[in-house]
Amino acid sequence: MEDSRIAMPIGTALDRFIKSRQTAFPYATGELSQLLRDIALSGKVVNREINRAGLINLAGAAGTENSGGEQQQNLDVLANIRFARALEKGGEVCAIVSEEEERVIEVNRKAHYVVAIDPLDGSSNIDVNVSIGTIFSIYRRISEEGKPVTMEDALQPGRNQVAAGYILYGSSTMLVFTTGRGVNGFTYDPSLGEYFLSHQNMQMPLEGKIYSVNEGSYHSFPQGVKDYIEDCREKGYTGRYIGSLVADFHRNLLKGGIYIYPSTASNPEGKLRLMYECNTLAMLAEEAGGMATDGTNRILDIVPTRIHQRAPFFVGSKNMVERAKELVEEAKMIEK
Ligand code: AHM
Ligand code: MG
Repeated sequence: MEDSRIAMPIGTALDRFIKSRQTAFPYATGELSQLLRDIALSGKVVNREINRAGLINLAGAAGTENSGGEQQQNLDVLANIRFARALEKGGEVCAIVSEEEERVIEVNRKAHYVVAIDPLDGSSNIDVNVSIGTIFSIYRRISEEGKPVTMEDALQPGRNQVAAGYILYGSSTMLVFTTGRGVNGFTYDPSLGEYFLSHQNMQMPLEGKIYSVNEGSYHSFPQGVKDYIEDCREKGYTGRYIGSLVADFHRNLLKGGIYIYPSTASNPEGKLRLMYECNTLAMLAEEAGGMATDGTNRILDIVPTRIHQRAPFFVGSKNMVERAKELVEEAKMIEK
């Protein structure tokens, strides 16, 4: 088998990259390659809608609520339709779990893959031209093909992911993904309509100086999180919080840093969703040498019991996440 960590040259087109790695993918039948292509293509379509949103009256609230009772934006709804349609047509997916849909969507019973997706994350930033993202996780189904999908297929722990990634719609649009053999980033060239390899085998610095947390909620954070923030302040670290998970994570992946969304008074289980926010970024972080925890457990080991389950989330540079975990655990001991 080809050593899939051998770097492809910068500038390699996404399609070519996927093809060259195909033999190293789990099961290597070409289905996962096709699925990644479908996601990348939908990302181009969504990218186009985002860029034109202000012009064609797409910005703003849709007047409906998502699975978590949060206001849906027009672009949330549109992105959900675009990705779902592409995954349905592509034929490689047996079930979709989407932030925008209350239930598991059954697609092609004969297919082998389950996709968990947040079609457009960072809703509060859509209307103000700030970076937003698509987050996706891919699992191999557990039940037999041809049979109806089961909840066991949907509710798999993050360690079972066969691929995970995001599309960042930022100052440039990027697709960053892993199939369990390193993390690679592709920048979209809109003039050619193609993604090209721009970031090879990405590594998260072990230590960083950036902490990303919504400090407006400081007073309702657990004591250990307050202690960690204090620690960062004393060390003179930089606070950077966009409020778009993908953008905050991406910056920390490149520069070194930690992103925290802990439990708060209004969100006792945290705000972020385990299946299509935390697990995805946890796999990418670990593949890049970083770490992800809920403060006690490794994110990838949590077995979900509900598809829209939330989890407190600490992700980023290994040393920083370890320190945060240490202080959270210490504070819990003192409280006991
Ligand atoms: P969303 O899925 O409704 O967009 O919520 C997720 C977003 C993350 O992108 C971001 O990190 C976080 O919520 C920001 O939340 P807050 O405004 O509470 O800081
Ligand atoms: Mg989200």
